[in-house]
Amino acid sequence: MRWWFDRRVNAFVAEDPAQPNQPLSFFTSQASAGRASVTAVGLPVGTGEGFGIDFDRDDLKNKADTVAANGTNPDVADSDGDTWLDGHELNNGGNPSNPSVISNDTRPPRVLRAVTQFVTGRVARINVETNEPCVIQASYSFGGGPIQSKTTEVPSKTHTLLLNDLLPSSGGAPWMTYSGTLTAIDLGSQTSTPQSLPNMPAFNQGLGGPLPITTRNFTDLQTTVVVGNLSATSTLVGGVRTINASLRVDQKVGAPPAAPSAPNC
Ligand SMILES: [Ca+2]
Ligand SMILES: [Ca+2]
Ligand SMILES: [Ca+2]
Ligand SMILES: [Ca+2]
Repeated sequence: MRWWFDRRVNAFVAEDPAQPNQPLSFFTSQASAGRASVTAVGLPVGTGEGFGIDFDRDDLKNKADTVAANGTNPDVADSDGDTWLDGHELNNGGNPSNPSVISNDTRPPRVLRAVTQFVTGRVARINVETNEPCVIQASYSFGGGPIQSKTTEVPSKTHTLLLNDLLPSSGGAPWMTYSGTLTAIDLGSQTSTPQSLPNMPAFNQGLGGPLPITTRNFTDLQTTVVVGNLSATSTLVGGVRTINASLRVDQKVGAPPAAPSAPNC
């Protein structure tokens, strides 16, 4: 039997929906009494549910995702080929083994959790969890700037959004501070109530409180930058030469410490 720790219910959830949720002490007591072998695996955030209890991520746990239980395949997310996920059909009045009976999803999805993991000069990474398979749409802009948007591609209950088209802060002014909204869109095109982009949590900043999504300021760089992607084009038109050049500047962080100096001989 495989289990997955669901922090929303603070318990381990089994791949068999007939099994009740269990606390960690259930497994340690089983192992200490010699009644079971327990192997725990740590995985990146957002990947545990698929690895542990729902192999094909169709929102139907493995032991219920069978021919005998629901006429479905645990390794195929859409067993009847009608484009609707097996679990979503069962939860929304469809039939996952009959392509002519599909989901009728009338319940808007909910965003359960949204966290900004990090922000660099040009990129912000945001993790989002939803209560049903969705895609996430982010709309964002800096003060007075154009509205930009990003939408995840694969419906899921766990999402990673990379906002990789941010403008870096430079020279102290202007600070590029982004704000905007996140909206979940479910398989029936129902939408969640839009919520604000999450600020950076305080523990990542060490400045005493959550901060808005503000890209890095190049004047903050200590000593080390890396210059790359140098390129230039040259054109000669009517005796006038025009040269366009570009480069990329990154901050170098986490470099190994300086090598110790050799002792005097
Ligand atoms: Ca499944
Ligand atoms: Ca399936
Ligand atoms: Ca169906
Ligand atoms: Ca829904």
